[in-house]
Amino acid sequence: IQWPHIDVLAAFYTHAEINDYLDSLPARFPKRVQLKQFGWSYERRPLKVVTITNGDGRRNKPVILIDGTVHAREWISPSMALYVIQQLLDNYVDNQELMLDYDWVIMPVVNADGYEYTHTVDRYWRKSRRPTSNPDCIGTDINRNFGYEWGHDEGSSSDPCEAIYRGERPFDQPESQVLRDVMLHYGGRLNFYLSLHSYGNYFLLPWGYTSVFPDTYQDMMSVADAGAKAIIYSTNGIYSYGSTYYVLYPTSGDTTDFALGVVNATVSMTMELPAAGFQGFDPWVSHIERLVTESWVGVRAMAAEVIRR
Ligand code: ING
Ligand code: ZN
Repeated sequence: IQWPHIDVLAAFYTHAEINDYLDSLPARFPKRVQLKQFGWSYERRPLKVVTITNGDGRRNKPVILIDGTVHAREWISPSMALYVIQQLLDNYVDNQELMLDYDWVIMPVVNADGYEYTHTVDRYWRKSRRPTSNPDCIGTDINRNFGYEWGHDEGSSSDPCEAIYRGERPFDQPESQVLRDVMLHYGGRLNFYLSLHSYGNYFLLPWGYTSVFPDTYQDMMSVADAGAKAIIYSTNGIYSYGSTYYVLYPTSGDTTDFALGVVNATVSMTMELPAAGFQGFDPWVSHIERLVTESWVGVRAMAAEVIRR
C-alpha cells in the first residue's frame, strides 16, 4: 500500500490534504499515534487532533499541546505543526527523550474554513467564515473569542467588520469550542500549551488582557529564554519575548489567556514565527525548510526546558 505521505518542505497543503495525511498516521504508527476528531468547523470540515507517544503504553503522561492555523492566512503555522509531527514520528532516534515522560498533542488546523478560503478566494483572510449580524461582514477572530476576560477593555472589537471581532458571545464559534474542548480534555495534565502564529519572531506569554503579570510569569519567561537562546545559537535568529500586553498590544479572549486562566496550563505561549514573502504571511515554498528547521530548534529547546523542570 502507498500511504499518503506529505513532504512538508515541498508545498503548502489544503485542509483536506492535511486531514488525509493525519488519517494515514494510525495505520503507519499503530502503537504511537491516536487520531481524534473533536468536532466540525462551521462549514462542516472535520477538525482533527493527533496524539503522539513513544508507544510504551504508559497512560496519562503530562501533555505538550500545539495548535496551528487559528488565523487562516498564517500559512507557515500548519507547515510547522506538520513538521513537528514528522520529527516526533519519523525522526524518533533524535527526539525520543521528548516523549519519554510526555505525550504530544497536535492540532495543525483550527480555523479550517478560513484556511480553505485563503487557498481559494482571499489569500489574506484571517478570521473564521461564519456570517455575523452584519450581512456585509463575515468571520470572527478565533483568537478573541475565548472565554477568559472575553471582551475586556480595548483588547478586541465588537464590530463584525473588524479583523479582531470577538463574536457575539465567548465561544460562539464552533472552531473555538473545539480547541477549548481539546484543552479541557487534556486539562489537568497540560504542562505546555503552544499556539503557532505568524508573523513577528515573538514568544508571547499571558496576560494579553492586563498589564499585571501572572504569578508564574518568571517560570514561563525562562522557557521562552531557552527557546530564544537555542535559536540565536543555531541561526542568529532573534526572538523577543514577554507578555502579549507589553510586547505587542492589549488583547482579550485569546487562547493563551484561556489556557492559563481557566485550564491552568503550566506554560502557555504563542510563538509568532518569522515573516516571509510579500506580506509576511506568505512564505515561498523555498522558504519552508529554513523556517521550520529554525523554529523546531526553538520548540525543541522549550519542550526540553519544560520537561527538565
Ligand atoms: N498576532 C496575534 C493576534 O491574535 C497575539 C497576537 C498573540 C494576540 C497572543 C493574543 C495572544 O493578534 C497575530 N499575528 O495573529
Ligand atoms: Zn495569528
